[in-house]
Amino acid sequence: MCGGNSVTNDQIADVLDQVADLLEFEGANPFRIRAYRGGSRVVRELSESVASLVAGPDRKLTDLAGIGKDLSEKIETLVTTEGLPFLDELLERIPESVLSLMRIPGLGPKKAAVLYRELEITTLDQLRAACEAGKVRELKGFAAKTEQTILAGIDLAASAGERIYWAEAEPLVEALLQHMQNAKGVRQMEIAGSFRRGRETVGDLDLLVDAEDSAPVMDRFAAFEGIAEVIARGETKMSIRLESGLSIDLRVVPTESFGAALQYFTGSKAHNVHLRGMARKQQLKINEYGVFRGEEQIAGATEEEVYAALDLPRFPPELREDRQEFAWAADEGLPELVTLEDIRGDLHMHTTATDGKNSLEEMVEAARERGLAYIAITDHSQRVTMAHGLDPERLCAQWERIDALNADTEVEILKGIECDILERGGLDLPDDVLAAADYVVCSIHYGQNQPKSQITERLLEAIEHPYTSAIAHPTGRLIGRRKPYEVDLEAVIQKAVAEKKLLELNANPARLDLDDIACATVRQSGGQVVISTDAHHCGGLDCMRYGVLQARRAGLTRAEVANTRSWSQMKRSIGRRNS
Ligand code: DGT
Ligand code: CA
Ligand code: CA
Ligand code: ZN
Repeated sequence: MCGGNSVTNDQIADVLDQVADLLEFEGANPFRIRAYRGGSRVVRELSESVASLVAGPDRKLTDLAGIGKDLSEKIETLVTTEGLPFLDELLERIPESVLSLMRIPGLGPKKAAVLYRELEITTLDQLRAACEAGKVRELKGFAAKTEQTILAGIDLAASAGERIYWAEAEPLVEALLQHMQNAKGVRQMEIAGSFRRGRETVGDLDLLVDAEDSAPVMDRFAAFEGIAEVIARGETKMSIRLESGLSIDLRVVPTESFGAALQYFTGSKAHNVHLRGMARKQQLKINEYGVFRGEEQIAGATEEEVYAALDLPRFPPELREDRQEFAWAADEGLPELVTLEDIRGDLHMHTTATDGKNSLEEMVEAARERGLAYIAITDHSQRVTMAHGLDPERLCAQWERIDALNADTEVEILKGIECDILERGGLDLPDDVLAAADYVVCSIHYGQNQPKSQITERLLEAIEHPYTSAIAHPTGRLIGRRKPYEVDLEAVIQKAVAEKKLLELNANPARLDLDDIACATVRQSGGQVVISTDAHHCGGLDCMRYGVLQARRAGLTRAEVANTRSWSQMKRSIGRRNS
């Protein structure tokens, strides 16, 4: 296995992005800048590890589309030396504080360079002062309006967070659609953008309305609850910002362009760029108004007809990231994505025995209400002292109650445990106890700062353990709050496939762990995930749909999601030794 502390794809991509920003700040050749940005994207979305690709004998980096000679040399240096002298040189020439300027929306490296050269601005505070003094508008390429944009950008940057979880956006979207329903002359309406694609976080919302007259639609939009300001209002476009900091873009479009606009504003940008390229090859033009042959519009009213005009299927929005969808369409066809209705059981949840808020009986009833055929009760094990984790005695007492409950309930209740993987390695409960469980999900809560090799080893060992069924939240990340621990995920996935153990797709919106890219790797490796809610109260069981959404983004079908099967089928597919 390719162990060691090798550089991850994300780390490589971050370095390439940084180089691109710095080159742009220095006014380098635009082609060179674009090459770095393109390369970063390729690396970030690759499902295999670039480090092991470099280390292996069979293939070269330049085999990857979008990686040229210069870039491949830089990446090799990065992988083999874990540093990049070229980046260090750039950083030496550019003051640290300037980097934060570049990240302000509406600024970017090029404008940051002008501010730095002309006004010697290096901090956000200096920038705010210069804007307020009206000095910025006097610079070439800046206007009074740019000053306003920058000031708003500084505020926004300060209000932090920035992206919100998909699950946080969901109720807002419902309220917005409800509110807009009553606007005069609305014929159709959709939320496009990252929300429609089901991304784990959402930067802003993009609302599309089909209406004859835009004015009443915009007036209604301006009356949405919680608006802090109207950022801009034009003929057909309008943007607002909510008090929470989130902004919403509105477009009003005619019926004959609604499908084209929906396609365009759903994105992703990368998917659209690819699509435009394909259109060009067929002598067609595609934009947010329609598909055109010369002057003639040949499609635009629906998404189906837009894609059909290019001889393509209507891609489910979750797949529109320019990853594999076009290859699938050209080749074996799109996968039939898993749906919420396919899910039959939930195999990770807590009760008041540890840190859950509802009793065993209440969780069972909640599962019954949601139509689940089986659930596993997986409270924490003893090591998790903060959650009052179960020792063998308390666990056995819980299992006796489960046996009694199982006698007269529709939902099959499995005797499970979320067993901690100890800091020194090994599981938190003795083998004879684990042997008596129906389902054992192992997880790391302690020692998350250990070196990569140690964490990986702990996980591999846990996967090999004969009584393990699954690994919970395999990377430990909390979106926007805690980075994943250092782990050789590829090795973990390969081991899980070899041992026929499940890897969890934890459906909690703050976790969604494994992420979409890792889930796609599981699929390609011939493995299975189990989508679980990790519910800590009855309502937590409703998180299943967020996990399903993430699985769909990974292109997973029923076949790769273990809990789409009955428990007896599922049990047989897991390589767990039965007692
Ligand atoms: P977000 O808001 O950061 O979570 O992500 P999106 O994907 O919603 O991005 P957003 O709101 O900037 O734009 C919505 C969609 O509009 C985007 O997914 C694709 C399309 N779009 C926006 N700008 C461009 C562009 O410059 N070129 C192309 N081809 N499409 C664009
Ligand atoms: Ca958006
Ligand atoms: Ca937007
Ligand atoms: Zn848990």
